[in-house]
Amino acid sequence: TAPRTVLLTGAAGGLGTLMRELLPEYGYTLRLLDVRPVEGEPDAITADLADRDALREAVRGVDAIIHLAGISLEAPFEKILKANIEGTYNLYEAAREEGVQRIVFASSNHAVGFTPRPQGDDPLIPVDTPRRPDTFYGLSKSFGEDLAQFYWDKHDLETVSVRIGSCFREPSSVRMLSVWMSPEDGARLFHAALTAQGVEHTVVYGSSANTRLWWDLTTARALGYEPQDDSESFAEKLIAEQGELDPENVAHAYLGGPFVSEPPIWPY
Ligand code: NAI
Ligand code: 15L
Repeated sequence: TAPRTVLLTGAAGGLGTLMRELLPEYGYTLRLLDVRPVEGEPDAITADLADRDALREAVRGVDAIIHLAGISLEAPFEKILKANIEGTYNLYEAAREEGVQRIVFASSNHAVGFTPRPQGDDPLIPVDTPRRPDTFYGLSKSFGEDLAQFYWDKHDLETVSVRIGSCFREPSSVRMLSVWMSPEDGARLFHAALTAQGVEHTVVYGSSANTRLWWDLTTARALGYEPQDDSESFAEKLIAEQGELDPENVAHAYLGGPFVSEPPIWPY
């Protein structure tokens, strides 16, 4: 049966806020969790991913989990270790103990961020390209994908790892024309990831059907995902403001964009 009650971790964040708006249309009842209070949601669970008892209670009785909580940009290793590596482990353990069947894990393009971006007629990047994290942050997403595979192989806990590109209302850089996922397509993809049969551990890229796409959406489409949006309508304006990507600029040369630079260049 299709999942109805879904725990959304990271519900106070940017993507969590978008998904709180969009996922109920698909018929889900969301249980919300974040370390920060979720504005306008007095029933949300305020808990840290370090709190194993709280996680155990939070996952009890849900049909699935969408795991967005964590540090979403580069940070000192100790912080990434706590929130993203130990935190994701704690959540998987809680899910295993409570018999939750499926997790949708917010991985990131930064797990493969040091992959050169396709240029000209180069083929799209497949999901089985070797992982090449571009940051401690990307390294934590790479760990999360391995953790997901391990929990499938050992404990029959299914995961769809979504290597999200850039999911914001609008793309804000020329790079994002290639990796942008509209929030509506994000909800479509999460819905597909929650409902597809027999996913075991599936890795997909998360983006819209962008004209300038860099990666292969075959495994996402195999879940039943049919992206409806394309960043191209933003191209003229962004290119007029920022110019085309420059192959000589290191922050333009890899999938991970500015995350590959040391230190990462903000903002982008
Ligand atoms: P965000 O930083 O806006 O939200 C993350 C949320 O997680 C925050 O509300 C924060 O309070 C919460 N959080 C952090 N540490 C926590 C902890 N220890 N315990 C409980 N909650 C904690 O990030 P955003 O953009 O909403 O991203 C959500 C997820 O998707 C993240 O895992 C991020 O890495 C991933 N992602 C997002 C992309 C995007 O374009 N928005 C792209 C690729 C991946
Ligand atoms: C990510 O993983 C970040 O969480 C998000 O804030 C964006 O920076 C995105 O990648 C991106 O690559 O644009």
